[in-house]
Amino acid sequence: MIAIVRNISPRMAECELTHVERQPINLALAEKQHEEYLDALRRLGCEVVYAPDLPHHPDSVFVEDCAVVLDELAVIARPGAESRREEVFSMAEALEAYREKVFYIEAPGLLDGGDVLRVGREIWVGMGGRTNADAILQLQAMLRPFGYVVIAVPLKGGCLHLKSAVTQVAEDTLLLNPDWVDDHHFQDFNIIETDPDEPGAANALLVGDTVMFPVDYPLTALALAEADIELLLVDNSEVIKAEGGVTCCSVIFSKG
Ligand code: CIR
Repeated sequence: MIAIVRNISPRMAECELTHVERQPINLALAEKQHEEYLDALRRLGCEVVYAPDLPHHPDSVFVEDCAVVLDELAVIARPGAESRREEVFSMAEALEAYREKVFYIEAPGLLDGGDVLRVGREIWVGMGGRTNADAILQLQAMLRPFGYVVIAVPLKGGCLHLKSAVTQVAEDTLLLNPDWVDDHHFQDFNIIETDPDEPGAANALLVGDTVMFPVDYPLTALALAEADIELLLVDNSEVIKAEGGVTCCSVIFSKG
């Protein structure tokens, strides 16, 4: 597996924030935590590949929002936050080495990769503040010929991205915050709910059979452990202050 990542911008503290209040970000700690995150990816079998640094883009470490990579193709996103639109071009260059077919979401479409959850041939796309219906129609038209089904899912208030609200934690199991997305969209799955005191805890990163998960959400970690889910815990406090999670700092795909 390849994991495309990027170094943290020295301007990370100026990141976009939508639903959380700004708190000071400790840049040195953020960099240390990012190194540990990359080590964790390597331990889980990923080859870590760096996209070029974008020091002037505060949110550029959140590479997940720039692209969706499937076995057959890559889709370059068009981020909903205007300050982030330029981030995608260097991701496109990085991905061209791995996928022959590279499609682009075009204006007026807006899509953040954090709104895209894929399990098998089904792709759920969150409609909140970052992704619009036009992009979802573009995605449907791009992916239908490859046998994917694209399903639009409305997000509830307070939720930045679909994957802030729901992620896969085992082959047939999702971790979900019911205050941020309705579980009826995911009827074929077992659902583990986040602890009500940890609304941000639904963002988990499944790599192989292991879930990378923030130590910052101990109650939800306990619920996952009780469900026999193998966890690799990482400290993610500084990314969380930037309204990010464990999925958003990498784009992981099979080399092909
Ligand atoms: C933003 O608001 O765009 C960034 N501060 C956080 C993006 C996190 N991305 C993600 O969860 N996929």
